[in-house]
Amino acid sequence: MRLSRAALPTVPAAARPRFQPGELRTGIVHLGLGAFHRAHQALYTEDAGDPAYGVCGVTMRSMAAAELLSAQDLLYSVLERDGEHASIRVCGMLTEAVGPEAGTARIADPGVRVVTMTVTEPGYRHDPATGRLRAADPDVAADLAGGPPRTPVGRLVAGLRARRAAGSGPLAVVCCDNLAGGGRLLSGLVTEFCELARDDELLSWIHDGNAAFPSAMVDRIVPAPADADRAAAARLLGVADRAALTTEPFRQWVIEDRFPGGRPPWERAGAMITGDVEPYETMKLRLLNGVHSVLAYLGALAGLGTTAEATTRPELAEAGRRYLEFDAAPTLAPPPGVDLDAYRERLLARLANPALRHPIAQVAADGSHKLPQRLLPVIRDRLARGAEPRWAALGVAAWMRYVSAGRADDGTPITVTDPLAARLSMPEADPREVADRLLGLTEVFGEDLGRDATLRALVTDLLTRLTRDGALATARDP
Ligand code: CS2
Repeated sequence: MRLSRAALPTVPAAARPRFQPGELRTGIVHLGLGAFHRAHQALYTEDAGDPAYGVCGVTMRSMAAAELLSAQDLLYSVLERDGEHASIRVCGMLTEAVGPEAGTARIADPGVRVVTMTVTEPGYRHDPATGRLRAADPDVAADLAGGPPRTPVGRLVAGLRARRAAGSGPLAVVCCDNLAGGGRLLSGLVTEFCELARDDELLSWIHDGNAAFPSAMVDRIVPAPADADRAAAARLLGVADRAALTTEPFRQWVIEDRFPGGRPPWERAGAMITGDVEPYETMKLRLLNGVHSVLAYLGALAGLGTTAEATTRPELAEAGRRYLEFDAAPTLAPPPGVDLDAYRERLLARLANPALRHPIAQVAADGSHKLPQRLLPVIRDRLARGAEPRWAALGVAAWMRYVSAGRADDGTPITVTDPLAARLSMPEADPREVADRLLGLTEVFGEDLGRDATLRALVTDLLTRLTRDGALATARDP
């Protein structure tokens, strides 16, 4: 039997959704119906317990997730695992799962008060070094020219236009991707879009307080689901769930309190609502995401498959710890009440969780957009203080090796997923040339870092050793 409303009575009582069918109204439109949203914001919203905030999930690329979920009455399970601990629940917060066109139209609904977004870092089509909209991107240009929207920002703007036209009142749009100052970034992109499209009416509507763009720090490790996750869910639920997800017990959400149309009482579910998200965001991006990237590139070169495998290799774990302790932590002003040493230890334990099969390739993807959020601000801060960011530079050099060589240290081919992949690939180039060419990518390294002699020397030296000695030997003694 497959998971569905009709099958729920056979599911263990403690695992059933919090709401009865028909109890929910749609109050949130979520753009980007991936695993992360379903294992994070959707559960917080269910736990917040307000039936006015059912979620309309919108797929942005393919209809696969919407079809999969629709075939089981929009129900899916989330299994939390850590070592021996396993607890499963079925989430019933989705009220619809639709494609981009229907989803955009939904934003005009007066019952909708919040739009949330997880469309991946490159999805915003911005220049990662400056945060500006890439107006020359063919999809952005087509959206600006008024064609059927193709990009997430183009679709969001179409939804906001429809909302304004319908007079449906104010709302908040929350960027839930791993982007520093995500609210500011998204608001800037929407503003730029409207300016380029000469949509003064929408601009004034936004500036009159009808759309707010709060920032948020989101945290939960949610690996792309695999067969083993679906099999584990079926064992615990007693029914098959093709949309099953596995995640860790940990979750965190810190949200800036700017919701002109109202919001779910997420604090009831443990979210922190605050006036200033930035210290949390910076901490999480530089520590968790930063060390994730360092481990992913070194681990991939060493031929490892999951981040847990990388975290349990002593030389890689040590490199990660040193990155956290010597490079990232000194650049942070910890949020009130947070002990960075305790945060670091907990983080390393989370990454080593043997029950999560988090593919390294997932973390390693889109590095040209991730490094500018994670490692490069750390490097900038350390250099400005006259310090040598050796461990962060090791992460950057490992990224360079990963994207340029297209193979692991043992020769196994690596498929690089990145919007710049074609420009990053240079399997024949020697380490100095690779470092020079990649540091010259101003959209990644900015005007400053590409010209920094200390960084150039450090990265060139590390890349030379990664190429000659491999990732494990270099991590041991960078
Ligand atoms: C990861 C994140 O894929 C990645 O790049 O670093 O998705 C990470 O798992 C989450 O941000 C954890 O909150």
